[in-house]
Amino acid sequence: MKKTKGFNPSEYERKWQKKWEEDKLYKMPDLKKGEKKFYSLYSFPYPSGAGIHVGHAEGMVANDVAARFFRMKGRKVVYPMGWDSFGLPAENYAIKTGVHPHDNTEEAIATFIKQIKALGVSVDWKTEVGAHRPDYYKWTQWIFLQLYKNGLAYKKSAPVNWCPSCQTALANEQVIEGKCERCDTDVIQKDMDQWFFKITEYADRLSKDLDEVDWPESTKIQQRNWIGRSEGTKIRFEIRKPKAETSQKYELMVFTTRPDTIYGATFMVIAPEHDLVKKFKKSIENINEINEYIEKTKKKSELERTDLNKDKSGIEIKGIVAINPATGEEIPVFIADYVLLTYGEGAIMGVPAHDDRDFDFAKRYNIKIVAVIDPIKKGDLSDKEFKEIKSGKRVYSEFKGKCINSEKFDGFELPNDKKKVIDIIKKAGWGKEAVSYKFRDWLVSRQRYWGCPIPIVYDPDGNPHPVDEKDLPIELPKDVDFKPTGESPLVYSKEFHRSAEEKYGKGWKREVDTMDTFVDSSWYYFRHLDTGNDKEFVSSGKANNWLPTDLYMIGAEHIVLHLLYSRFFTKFFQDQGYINFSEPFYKMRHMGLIQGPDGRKMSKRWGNVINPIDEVEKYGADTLRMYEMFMGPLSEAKVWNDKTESGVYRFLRKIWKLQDKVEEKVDSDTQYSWINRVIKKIEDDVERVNFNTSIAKFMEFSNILLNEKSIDRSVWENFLIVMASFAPHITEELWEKLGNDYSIHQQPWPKYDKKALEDDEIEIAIQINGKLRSTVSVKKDEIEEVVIEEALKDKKIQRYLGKKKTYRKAIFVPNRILNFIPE
Ligand code: ANZ
Repeated sequence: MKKTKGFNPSEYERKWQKKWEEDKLYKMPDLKKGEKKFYSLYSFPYPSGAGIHVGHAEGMVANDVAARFFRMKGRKVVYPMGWDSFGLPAENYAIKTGVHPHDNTEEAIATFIKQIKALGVSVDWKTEVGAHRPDYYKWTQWIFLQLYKNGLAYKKSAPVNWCPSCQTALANEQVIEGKCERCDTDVIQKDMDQWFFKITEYADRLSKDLDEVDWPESTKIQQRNWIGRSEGTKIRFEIRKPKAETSQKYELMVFTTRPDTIYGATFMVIAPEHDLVKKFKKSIENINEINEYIEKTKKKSELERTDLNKDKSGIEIKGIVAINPATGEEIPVFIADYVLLTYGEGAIMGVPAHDDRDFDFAKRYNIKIVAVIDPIKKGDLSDKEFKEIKSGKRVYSEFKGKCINSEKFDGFELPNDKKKVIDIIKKAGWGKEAVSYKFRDWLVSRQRYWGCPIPIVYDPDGNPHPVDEKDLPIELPKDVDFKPTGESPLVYSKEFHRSAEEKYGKGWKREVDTMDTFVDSSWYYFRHLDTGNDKEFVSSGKANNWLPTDLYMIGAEHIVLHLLYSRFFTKFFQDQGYINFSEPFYKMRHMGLIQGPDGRKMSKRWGNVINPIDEVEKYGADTLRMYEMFMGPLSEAKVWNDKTESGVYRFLRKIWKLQDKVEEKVDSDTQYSWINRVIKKIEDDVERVNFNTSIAKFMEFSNILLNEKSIDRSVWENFLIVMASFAPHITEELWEKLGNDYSIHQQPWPKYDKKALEDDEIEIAIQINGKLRSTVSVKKDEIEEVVIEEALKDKKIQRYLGKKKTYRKAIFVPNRILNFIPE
């Protein structure tokens, strides 16, 4: 056994990184069906010119800890890496500097690779893919063609969100509070011919299958809200000219989630784009005024239109009326921009007594208000409020109470009698149940250069045709200008058009829009598994054996879009018979934002940016890795703290020196019971992706060892092994100094001795509102997060907290009590 000398990580870190790479220690193994595997995936980084940031390091190291742990556990592991390398920043940089996006992208990737390697992560670089490389985007184009052939890619003229500054259309998701996600300019609406993917066809499955995956609950909720599944009823209203004896029949459909209020529907509103106006052009007396309003609406963004706080403007359509099917009464029809064409039926029945927006609208336009739901119980209401509701002077929007003034529904109690309401509506022929979704089809065309060309050609009459699969990839030409003109830069490429005319004949043109980069990033996790395959985007065998991913680390900002699109593609591939699973990412966790030492978001403006590579140079990669894992729970926002970081460095130096106390055989109950506890703790932590508490445990144990006269060799070896996933370099170096065979990273995970842990389990009382309702048994000193997780699994507790398992607050007394305060 060699004695350690001075602690100097730079002496051995690079050395080991090189050796591991040469020895292909992290090569993606062959995987047979049914073998235990672990697919560790870090979300497709955009290779920015600035190099990696501390957030990249956080996620990549978390993926690495899990990958290394499961390798030792005997699973077959793959940890790939690739680049989301098409996109606006490289193009904007090209506009500024004239450097071709291809060149600055490859340069940025080279830097990324060098920096990621310096973190000592166990990536297999053979899996590397880059969205901008033809051998990758060939398959992006191929996927487009498959969607096209199956009627899931289509072109239509549509009002799109247009950023006047980036000069491009934006997906709804890229518009944040009415502004462009990238440059903060106000987004306007503009009609354009655009390509769409019909993701709405998968709405139901995208919504339901969320039950199958292990994701943070808040992410699932956001995803569900985005899809916006809403169960309701479609109701038919007849439109007539007022007081007409006979009429031409026209039925106006509405979507409502409150069919129980139909007797209180005293007006109707259609979206400005609704075709009713065209149908009744001749009967409408104030058509000019209506047309003016329609024009004005075009200038407004959806957000402005649906802002709850703004005045609800609208105009009555004079010359026509609607018939409420329940009351038989004639009611006025309005046009108003708060109703959107794209949701439900693009028209609503207005029930002012029970809907806030309708109430405001009715007040403004002097419309009759009829209360049809009696709250019955006063609850939190004052006497005055209670009276006002009953007389229709105050809105009551809760779905709770008794139906009144409602003939066929009178006396029904809500929500219990909901079904009776719908049965009557169906029987009477007024309408039927329906489901609506908030989200729309995915707009994928971009008027940009640095993206994947859309594999479509147009004949001289302008009709689109898919290109032949054997002609893929349609390469992105190099002869273009990057000036934003509002038209796609590819319009100006001579080579692009010449190649189309040569192939198809005079007058044929290529599609000049490129694809949204979200298309590139929706399928990369397939390609990692089979980068050399030039026959298929991935072999079915590889995809079925390796996927879904077992740990996906991704920033919380990608929750909605990227995940939704990837899930859509996966379901499509399943339907096409390429794969046999329907969800791409089984377990997913987010890395929380790391803020600068001053508590602000890291930014050049504040001069508080920590560059992870500087830290590696200062302290070594192991310190950076361990520090970032130690900062706090992965998913939470954390403030960078230099003192804690240097504390982690000192901890590693202590470990380095401790090895000198190792002796062949030391009989110590303390060491024995401790190492077993540590092994079990790390196992539990890695399963739950709770790395910060693992490191706390290592530190505790090192303090115990510091007080021991000598350390037992086998205890010490196990300690190094369990720490190896977190600090792969120092553990490898010490392992070698012990005289052991290379490599520590190929050692099996040690088994812990259950007997040594027996006094470690304790019972914790679980209370609801301070009353004892159950107990759970957990490890001594278990953290709050884990105790909550265990308690929520308890059937009795679930009964008290309801299906959603929500609560307002949890009060935790370590080793004793967890008290939930329900909502
Ligand atoms: C009558 C009613 C009475 C409504 C009442 C609510 C309360 P969610 O839950 O989001 O699905 N609505 C329907 N289509 C609309 C559109 N195109 N633009 C704007 N609003 C629309 O909301 C469904 C409710 O949103 C529907 O139920 C409808 O108003 C409105 F006491 O119908 B309700």
